[in-house]
Amino acid sequence: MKTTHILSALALGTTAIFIGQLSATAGGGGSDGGTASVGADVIVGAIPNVTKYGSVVVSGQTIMSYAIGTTSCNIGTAQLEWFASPDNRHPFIPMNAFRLKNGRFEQVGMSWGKHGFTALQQTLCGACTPSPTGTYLGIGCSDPYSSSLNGSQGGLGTRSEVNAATGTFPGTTNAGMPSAAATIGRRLQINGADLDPALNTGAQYFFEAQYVHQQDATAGNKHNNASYRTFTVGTLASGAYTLTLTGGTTQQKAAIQAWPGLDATATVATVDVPNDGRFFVGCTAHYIGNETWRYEYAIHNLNSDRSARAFSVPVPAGVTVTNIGFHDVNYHSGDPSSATDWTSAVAGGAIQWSGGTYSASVNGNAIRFATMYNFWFDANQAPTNVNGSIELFKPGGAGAPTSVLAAVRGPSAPPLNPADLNGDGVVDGADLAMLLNNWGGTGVGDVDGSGIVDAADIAALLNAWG
Ligand SMILES: [Ca+2]
Ligand SMILES: [Ca+2]
Ligand SMILES: [Ca+2]
Ligand SMILES: [Ca+2]
Repeated sequence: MKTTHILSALALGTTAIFIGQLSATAGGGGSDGGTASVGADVIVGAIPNVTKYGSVVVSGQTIMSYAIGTTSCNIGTAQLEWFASPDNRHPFIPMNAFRLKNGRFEQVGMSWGKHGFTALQQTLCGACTPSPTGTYLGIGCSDPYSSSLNGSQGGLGTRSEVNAATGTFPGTTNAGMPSAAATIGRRLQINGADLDPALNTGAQYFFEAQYVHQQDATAGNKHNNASYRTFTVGTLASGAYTLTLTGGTTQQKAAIQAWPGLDATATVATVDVPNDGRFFVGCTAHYIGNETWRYEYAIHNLNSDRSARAFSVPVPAGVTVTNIGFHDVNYHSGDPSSATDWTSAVAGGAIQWSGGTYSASVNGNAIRFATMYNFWFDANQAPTNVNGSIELFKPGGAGAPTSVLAAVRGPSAPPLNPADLNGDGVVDGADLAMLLNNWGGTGVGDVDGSGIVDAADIAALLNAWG
């Protein structure tokens, strides 16, 4: 497993994810090998069904609500704790929906998380050594939660109480939260416009479910806890589109990991925060004509509690950046996280998108666990390998990094303009001053390469002015 990760990192031409992978593979042998992992190890074995609940118009938008079923498996070597609330030794299960459309892989819906109670001892994932009680999921056993059970509003808890890096949350859930609104409250909410077939020609859709569990995290087995399955959008009936699951469930993969199989230019870097959790950073760069490339980035926080508050990509001098964009997904139903969009700026050799700081508000708009945000821009330079940078939201302990690097594609530096003497991407008075300072000399200011700085160079510089 480790070898595979290292090779894929090298293929991307950077050491950024190589460094992260060393810690990523320290635990969780079952995450992507074939061998059983050590300790309890929960995964989503299947997403078997979907329930539709209808819609409510919120601020002029038709918000549709759903739930998906999840069958979990314990593929580890120890029984998995499954004690009902107010005991917190049970899984917390957020559900998500994503769309790939026009080259952009984005999250279009999220739910609160179901708090698990009582494990059955079934055999979806193979031979099961059952636990005699429902307070454990036996070794090798599976437990089914139907979509209607996962959509039961009373069983859904706010994500804001959950630390996905440690798998912990309070036993007594939803403190201070409002009761669930009719039809859509706490459930997997998707804006009808994001599903409408007339508005989404060619779009592909994905459901994803994840189990957050402290015993699984403690055993080092938390990185294989998300699985996904595709779905199609059918007719509008009873207030919401009928959604139909297609294909099989891809186990132990977050939905974003489907992207490279659907877009030959897409890469997904694995970025681990020491003593915290994992981000996936997806990226594409497409030529869109007229000497312009579109750069797309999707950051999915799998289980980092520190979360992300900013993202930046290098932009060399002389690159023209246009069409800058950002997309987040709204928290809802009383979740206190801010919905304020991040802002962007091009400065200091980079483009950066950023939200608020943790010190300004602990409820600032950050990329929290099981959540994906998108970033994009157009540039007049072809792609090359660069390091994007994710700035973390919550402070870490002493010596903890404040940011982590992600191997992505970004615009390359424009060819050197011989008249741009200071290399800042523009030919202006600063360059002319440098030329004049070296009048009659060699080197700096010898724009035409004649061996001397003279009037011919001034002419060449003025011709390149701007
Ligand atoms: Ca696991
Ligand atoms: Ca927003
Ligand atoms: Ca210049
Ligand atoms: Ca010259």
